[in-house]
Amino acid sequence: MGPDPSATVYVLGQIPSTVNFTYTYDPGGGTCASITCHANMGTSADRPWGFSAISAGISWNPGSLCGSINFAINVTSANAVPPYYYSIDWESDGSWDYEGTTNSHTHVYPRLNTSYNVTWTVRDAKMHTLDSGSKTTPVTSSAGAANVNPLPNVDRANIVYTPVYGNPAAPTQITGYQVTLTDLSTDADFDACGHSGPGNARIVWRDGATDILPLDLTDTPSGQTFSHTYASGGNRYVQYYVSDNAGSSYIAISPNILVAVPNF
Ligand SMILES: [Ca+2]
Ligand SMILES: [Ca+2]
Repeated sequence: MGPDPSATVYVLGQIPSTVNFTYTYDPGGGTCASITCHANMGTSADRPWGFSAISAGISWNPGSLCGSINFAINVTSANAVPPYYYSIDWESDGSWDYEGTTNSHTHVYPRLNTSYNVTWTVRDAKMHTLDSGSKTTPVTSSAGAANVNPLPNVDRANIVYTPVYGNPAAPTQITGYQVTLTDLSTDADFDACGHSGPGNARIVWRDGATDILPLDLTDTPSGQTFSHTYASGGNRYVQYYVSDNAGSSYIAISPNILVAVPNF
């Protein structure tokens, strides 16, 4: 038995009136279209009811793009009526990122090797039913290639020694030497998937001082300079290490750098 298209509607504070609409039978739930009284109520003139669930499943796998997944929602119900309308929230932050009729997507996440919960819904052309789900086993963005370690290098032929005159009472007296090293380190895969960002240089000056400083590693020598002032002359075998933007350990230059500070 379907609804009565000539029923009388009673609304509190209003005179009873006859409501007119068109009823369409559907096994998944009926639809009343062009409901006259809804026009003044700020609500849709069409109203489905009696939803029965359609079902759908999802499939996913790591994508070939950096940090990406391939994700698809697949309607499995025989009684679902296409086209289907999908909504996807890629990181379950409460904001839909995709709404439309495409079921298969490649999504690029901002971070590698990170797990995300995907929230999704699908409904069919009759607005029958939302099937929805949160993918409770998180998806993981693709891992990218294994890291290549950086190659530490310093221009040993171009170590600059600059005298320091630090005694105002004796302006010609040398009180130290500033030593400047030019970095020539490289990292062949500096811009590979997941490898963005600066590296670090760690310099043990062998007079008790150690510096850890950001280093702009690329596949060509950085040319960055690092300086240190020694308070006495003599040879130091400076230890020089470089770590890259993908979490390598500190890689040591070999042999150590001979810094020959003039005696003064
Ligand atoms: Ca979102
Ligand atoms: Ca690297």
